[in-house]
Amino acid sequence: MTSMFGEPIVRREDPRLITGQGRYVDDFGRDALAAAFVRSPHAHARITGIDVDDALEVDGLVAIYTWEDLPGRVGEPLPLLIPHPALTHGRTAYPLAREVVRHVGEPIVMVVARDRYLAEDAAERVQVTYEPLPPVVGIEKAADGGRLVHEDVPGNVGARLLQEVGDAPAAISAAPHVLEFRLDIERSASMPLEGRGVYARWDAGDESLRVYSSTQTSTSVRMAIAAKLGLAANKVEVIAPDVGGGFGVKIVHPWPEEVLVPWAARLIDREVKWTEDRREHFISSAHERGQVQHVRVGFDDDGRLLGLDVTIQHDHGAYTPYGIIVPIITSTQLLGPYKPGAYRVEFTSLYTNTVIVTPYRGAGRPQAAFCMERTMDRIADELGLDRAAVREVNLIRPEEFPYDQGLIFQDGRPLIYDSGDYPEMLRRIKELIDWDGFAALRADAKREGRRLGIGLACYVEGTGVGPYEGGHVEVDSSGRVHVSTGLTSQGQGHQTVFAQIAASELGVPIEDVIVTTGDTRRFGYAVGTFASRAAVMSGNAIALATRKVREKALRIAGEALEADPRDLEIVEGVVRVKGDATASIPLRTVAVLSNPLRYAFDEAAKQATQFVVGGSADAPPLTGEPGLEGKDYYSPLRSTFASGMHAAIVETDPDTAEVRILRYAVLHDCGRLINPRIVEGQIHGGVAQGVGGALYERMVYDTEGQLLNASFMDFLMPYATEIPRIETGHMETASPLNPLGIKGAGEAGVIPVSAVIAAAIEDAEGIRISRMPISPSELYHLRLDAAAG
Ligand code: MCN
Repeated sequence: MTSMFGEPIVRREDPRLITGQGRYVDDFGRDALAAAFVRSPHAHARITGIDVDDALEVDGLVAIYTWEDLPGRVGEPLPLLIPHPALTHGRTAYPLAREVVRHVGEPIVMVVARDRYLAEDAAERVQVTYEPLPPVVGIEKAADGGRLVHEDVPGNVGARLLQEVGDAPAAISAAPHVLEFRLDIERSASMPLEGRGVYARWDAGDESLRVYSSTQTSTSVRMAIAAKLGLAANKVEVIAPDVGGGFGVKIVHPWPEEVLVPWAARLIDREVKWTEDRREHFISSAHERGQVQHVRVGFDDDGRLLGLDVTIQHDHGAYTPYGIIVPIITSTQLLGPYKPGAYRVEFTSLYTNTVIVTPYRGAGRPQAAFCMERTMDRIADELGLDRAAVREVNLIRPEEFPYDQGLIFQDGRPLIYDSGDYPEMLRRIKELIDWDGFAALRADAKREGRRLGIGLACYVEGTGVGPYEGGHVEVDSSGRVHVSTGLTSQGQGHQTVFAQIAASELGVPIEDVIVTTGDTRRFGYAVGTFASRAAVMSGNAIALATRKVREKALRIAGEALEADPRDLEIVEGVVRVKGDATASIPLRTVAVLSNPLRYAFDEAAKQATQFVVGGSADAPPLTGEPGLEGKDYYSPLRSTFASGMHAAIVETDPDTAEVRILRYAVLHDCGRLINPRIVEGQIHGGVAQGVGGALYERMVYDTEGQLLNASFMDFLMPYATEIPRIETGHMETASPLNPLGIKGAGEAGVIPVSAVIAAAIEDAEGIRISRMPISPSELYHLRLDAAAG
């Protein structure tokens, strides 16, 4: 049997999902009561009164709650996850607003009714009176500090963090060439097709709670609910069933609704469910990306970096439930595959009266790549050098690994790249896009009156962040292999890849492997799915657990076959003596033998079911543990660093300023590939989101803090028609840090896209692109500005 590891097999979950057999939170609790929320229509206001009398008249209303009704910990502000010493003024929201609202969409009143219609009707009848306060909208308004989002946060500054390697200002002053410029990246959001949702069922007899949540972190949601509601953790079960995308927004835990729905379910002893609608998702979940970056760079005649000084202003929205992880990632991952000479980076994280900002696929790295790669292009432009050549001279060489960038990473540990081959990657991406042949292509197009441009961008991405993840593997008496891990799945194909790992490690057909994720009943200790960590973390944990099972299977089979376990192998689910086809025993029989209390039918032996009570001749005393199962955890020393380079050719319309992507090429290195097809799918999805961020998607706030495009009619997500065919090449530089040699892949596709497309547009138009996204009307106006000189 060939190993399943590395095979491009099709995703096993898809037949179920594409034939409507998936089960999402809203598919559970059909008869549950429905919750709806009254949310703030103001970006910033003091609540002067809440009158629920009219709402109480609605037939079918069951309960209505304001902050005043929330007892003890339930009413306390939500937790601040990942605190950091630089976050001197971290602030989180109350689950229902108390006195002040700080963004449109903040929940104020929770209504529970017989169904969603009635709940919405009752919510509409709640009269909240407000005293509007001046809103702070946009980074510049926040930075001027004239208006405050939180009265006790001077200058709206939540955090300020400086990291330095060498003396960048001095290196820049001494450099033969210096450039200085500003870059703007607008706010966007991840927009999973399934919004958030939570359904809770209280069992009064057992005093336990079962919660279904569309979450990326079921075990953490469980801990949070247990703590808030004063329950023992083992009295709370949290299940993430099928989740229709997360992309980061479902990491935050607990969301207010994740506390309030279970709390209400227990209080009124009825099942309660809340399903987010799209407008709620726009105004009450999370956004990301918004940053302003000021760059000063010094370099030599070859374009070699001598000093880089970057100042970042990060828009954090109204609260910081997820700490300052996003700007930390931007500032520490900005250097990509390059050696910067001296480096100074400082970010300021600012509060605004807008929706909170938490990681969205790429998590600060698209901004980082935009900064670094625009810088590379500017240097090339300034010196009249080839853009790829400027990158080449700055790359870290393969012999320099492990390479310490001298910075402290998001996990508080030194940022050390473990492995990679960036020069080879640059060579191959140039080949893939035919970088050197582009001039001729452009010239041909020009003769037809067409404008083409080419762009290139690189990135390095820390993946597989700790602290741990676990795996449990059990072979049952039918020979099926049950694999479980505590982290959740939102569409990454974990049912397939984890089965590939277990099948390869154990030597069984993949059809025999069943994978469970995100169910605290099956696996209670886990961190969650984010930061491209599942493959590295759970993948390795499952491999380690499977190795334990394999070892045990060989031991038991060795006893049964009277052979040395070292002489045995497992092939297609059968343990056999190497080189002796006659001496074998199926794994399912080994599973039966692993339990002295046997109750099974052994197909192979055509042996009748036997039930041994009190021991018998063929039931030896138990040595070790019964059952053919194993559990293990994987905890990394530090993150492993994936890398990639993208290149694109675009065409800009001379009349309409529309941008068309003619070719898009990706070269990607995530260490050993478990499943190349799945990795390519992940890259395609990431590139699609990147194209959205480069050309279409932005959150448009007016000066009053109203989100003007809070619907899919106005927020332009690309369709398949806007996404080019993506040509993908792989490199497999194994990570030396983990047993399987893998690095993460889930976010990579999105990271350099804005930088690549900006570069290609700039190349086509000869006009500086310093802002993302760029719409046809913006490009048109840039043309007018350029023409006016
Ligand atoms: N993989 C592989 N070989 C490798 C590395 C990864 O075959 N060397 C496979 C993995 O086994 C997994 C997939 O690629 O099936 C992604 O793996 P990984 O990089 O570990 O990422 P995670 O599984 O931890 O997923 C999280 C990541 C993130 S952070 C976001 S955001 C994101 C993403 O995945 N959200 C997604 N991809 C998504 N895809 C879908 N469909 N929906 C989301 O919400």
